[in-house]
Amino acid sequence: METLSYLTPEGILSPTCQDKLTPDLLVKGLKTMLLTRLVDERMITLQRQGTITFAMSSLGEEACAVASAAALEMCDWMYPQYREAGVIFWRGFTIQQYVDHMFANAQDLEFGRQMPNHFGSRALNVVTVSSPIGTKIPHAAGCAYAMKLQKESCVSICYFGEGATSEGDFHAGLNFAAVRGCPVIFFCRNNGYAISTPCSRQFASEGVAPKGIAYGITAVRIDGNDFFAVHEAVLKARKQCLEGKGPVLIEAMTYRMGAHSTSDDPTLYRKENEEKEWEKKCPILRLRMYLTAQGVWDEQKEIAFVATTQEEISKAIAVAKERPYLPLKSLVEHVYFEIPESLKIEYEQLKNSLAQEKG
Ligand SMILES: Cc1ncc(C[n+]2csc(CCOP(=O)(O)OP(=O)(O)O)c2C)c(N)n1
Ligand SMILES: [Mg+2]
Repeated sequence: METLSYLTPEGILSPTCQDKLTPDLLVKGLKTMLLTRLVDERMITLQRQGTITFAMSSLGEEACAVASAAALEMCDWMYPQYREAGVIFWRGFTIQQYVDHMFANAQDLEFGRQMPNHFGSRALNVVTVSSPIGTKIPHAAGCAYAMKLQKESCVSICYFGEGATSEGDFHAGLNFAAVRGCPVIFFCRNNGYAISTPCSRQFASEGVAPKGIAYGITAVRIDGNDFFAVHEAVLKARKQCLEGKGPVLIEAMTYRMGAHSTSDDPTLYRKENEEKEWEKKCPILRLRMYLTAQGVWDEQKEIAFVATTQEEISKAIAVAKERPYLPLKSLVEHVYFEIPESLKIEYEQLKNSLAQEKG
């Protein structure tokens, strides 16, 4: 299958691009990608300093999250993976909310129970990231089915990596959605690796998109580092879903520029020249060059934006550091309507053993 692309690595837009994006939307897109990158960098540094426990980044993959979110409406349900910080930032999640989550403090919307980068927001229709790979695929299909039955004019979107396509949930989710005609967009970021496993050891098929065709789903392959291609593909997919023409699988070709997580060292399993090649296709670089040529962005604007964002991140970190963790009791709250007796006993045991350790 061909890879649809409109914006060259030199930032030149093909005249065949029909998606007329406004300068305002594109500048917001560039800023959101930059914000994601700056936050990611700082979180990795904090992990290295021992301040937070873990961090993951979407370095080099920012266009997938931001441009897709830009093509959707607030009523659409998002099921992100951990590399979709750009999705939640696009929807208005604040830097403070994000940093509080990374610190797992008392203000964390996840009550400090998730791993870092497992954000979510009920107010923003962003379902919390879950660690087990692929589990959100059937959830998104089911959510879309519910919306179809209730005649809501909204879609759901599920993001996952190419590694997730080896999970049974991928196949069950796609098949269910195809048969029931669910208005769901399956957005696969094919970034070349699942931790240290390259695509060549993940599947023998010609990538991911043909699997959608096998299930009777419209499938497209796009350049995931091209803001225009991602935006157009998601916009068209949404339209198709709302016209009752069934789900869409998008395979966005990209590259994980960073390590899988702060627990990973990619120098052990891949060559530096591979990374160098992809550096040239950076989604931020491309959109920046395009917008600069259009006269709506320049170096001065970028310097000012980076400076204010860095300042905001620093402030958010300082605030998050001072915030307490949730009380121990919260461990057994919010799951059951009434705390079951077994959990009450476990809580008392834990409380007593911690008191003994201290005393
Ligand atoms: C069911 C399951 N198996 C294994 C893991 C461990 N694990 C976490 S991330 C990951 C790789 C996922 O790769 P991919 O789906 O390509 O996403 P990417 O990290 O490249 O964005 C694995 C194997 C897990 N979280 N869940
Ligand atoms: Mg991957």
